Amino acid sequence: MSQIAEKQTPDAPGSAKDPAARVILAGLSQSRKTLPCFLFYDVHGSELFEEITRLPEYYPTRTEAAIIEAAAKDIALHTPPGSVLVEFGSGSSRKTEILLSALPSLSAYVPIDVSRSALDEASARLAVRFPSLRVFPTLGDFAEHLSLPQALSKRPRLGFFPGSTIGNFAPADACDLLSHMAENLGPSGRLVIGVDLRKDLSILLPAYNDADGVTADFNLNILVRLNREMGADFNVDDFAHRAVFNREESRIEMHLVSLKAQSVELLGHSFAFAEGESIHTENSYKYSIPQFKELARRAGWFPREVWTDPKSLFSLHELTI
Ligand code: AVJ
Repeated sequence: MSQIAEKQTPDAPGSAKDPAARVILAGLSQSRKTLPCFLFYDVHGSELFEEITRLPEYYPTRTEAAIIEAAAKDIALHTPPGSVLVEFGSGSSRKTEILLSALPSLSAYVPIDVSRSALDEASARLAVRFPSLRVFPTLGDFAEHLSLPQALSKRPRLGFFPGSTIGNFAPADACDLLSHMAENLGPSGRLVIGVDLRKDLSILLPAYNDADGVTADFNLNILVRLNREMGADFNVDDFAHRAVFNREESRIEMHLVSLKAQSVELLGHSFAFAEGESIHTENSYKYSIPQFKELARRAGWFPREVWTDPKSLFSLHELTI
């Protein structure tokens, strides 16, 4: 197993000089308070997210896994031997294993993630299951660090961006991100990307409001993290998880709602909350298949294939340059 290439230290937002700290302070200073959703993924948060992916209400993970399973052969047919697989926001790399078993002739796998623990665990597991695969775990924010190790720079690249993580970005930012990926994956680059679809609220809302409250814990864990890593004094019991669908924007929004008027200290700043005021912690945009293809085209990609499940809950797109 190879060493983790460290491009930044997202596991420890500690001081006011830290870029993460600046983003946090700026977000809490807005009239509509926000926190960046990359904060979810500390060690505990990454575990909670894994738990979410196994919830009966959370359809995306298992639906996408089944789609990848069915599409893997086709994807492999389009992939030249010696290609490098680059995964943006690799997390546990579970879904990647499905692709990896269909792609025996890869020269390397480059997982990029903000969670060191997730990268460590995934690399250790992959080393056992795919002993001849070269793995280059890369710690960092995939939106900023899209460059490859020098030794791999001449190989054809296949980007893999599953999980509908693209849904965390507003369409204009998603477009920018997709064009950056196009640049970084090079002239023969391809991208396989998972995109959650618009659907009935009776399915969508429970996926973000599960009965066991795992998503609530996942959301509230941001405050626990800020208390521990930045010396904030959030009283976590005075905030509640809320997830709603914003129809105009076609997105699920997650919020942390202040249950009373209160103020919170963080890095020498004081933030006042009215009762019912919220911190907007995440957006999860939902697309139709034509809408997403249009976005991809605007970013300079050509939609080549799209796969979905029998209930049209989720889509997997293959894009070429
Ligand atoms: C990993 C961003 C795709 O939006 O569904 C799950 C994160 N948030 N439950 C999503 C998430 C609440 C997830 N993404």
